[in-house]
Amino acid sequence: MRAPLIHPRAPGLVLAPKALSAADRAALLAWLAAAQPLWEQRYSTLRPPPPGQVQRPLLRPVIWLGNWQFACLGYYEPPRRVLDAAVEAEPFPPVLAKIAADAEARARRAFPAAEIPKAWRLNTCLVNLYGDRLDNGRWVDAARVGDHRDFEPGPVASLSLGDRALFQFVRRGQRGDEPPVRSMWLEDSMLQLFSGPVWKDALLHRVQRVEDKRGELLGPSVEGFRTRRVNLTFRYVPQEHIVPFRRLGAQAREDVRGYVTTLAARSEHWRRALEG
Ligand SMILES: O=C(O)CCC(=O)C(=O)O
Repeated sequence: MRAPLIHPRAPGLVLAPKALSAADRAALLAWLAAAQPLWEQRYSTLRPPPPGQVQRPLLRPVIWLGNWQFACLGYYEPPRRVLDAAVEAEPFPPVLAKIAADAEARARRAFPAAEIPKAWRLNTCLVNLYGDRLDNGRWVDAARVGDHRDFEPGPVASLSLGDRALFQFVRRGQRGDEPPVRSMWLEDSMLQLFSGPVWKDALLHRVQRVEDKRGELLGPSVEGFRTRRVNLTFRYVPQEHIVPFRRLGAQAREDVRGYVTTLAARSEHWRRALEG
């Protein structure tokens, strides 16, 4: 039986072009230039590659604030995975706290209160760097993300910087020849908010490609990678599910100790987490 049709203008999706002032954009880029991303591996001892798969790096370097969801521990996915998934991370710098507060206010205006959990705050930020990676002396375009959904409860806010991205909502298990439910170009300084049973829960989303037109190199320098787009998604993880590094299960702690050691080399928060 076919799934019911979803109207491409169903409520629950808001696009705000030019949501970032020039001053906030400059402050955000300055913070980003000095931030420390990790280029994580997908699997770990705790979560080894499934049959037929091998260990591999993610397509892109990332930074998490509020809590770090290490790919190799499995991303936060209530109710199935809430333990040992969201590791207490650095707080938002002032410019991100301001952007998150603005996004929260927009979400509360745009979406029904019933879709917003009681203690909902945008307390988590995933910064994705999109661009090209150096592969055997050749630059290879790695600027895309496959179909997935964000499991954190409540609305999600997503801010784009740099070259524009072709972003699509698709049905779960959609056939290759079926058109996406909705396609849109996410432009520099655009804020996208989505919420509720259609856009957040029923549909998956993906980034099909990122243009290469602006010639603006963004973000911190990462060996073997050049960034032409940055996306920041703000999400909510209930405080009781955010675990300090020292309280992670023993194997999970060992699996991410190397990452935390790398972060600790330049971060007071992570240095204390490691020593604690
Ligand atoms: O880059 C984007 O616009 C989307 C990022 C995304 O899907 C995610 O962080 O879950």
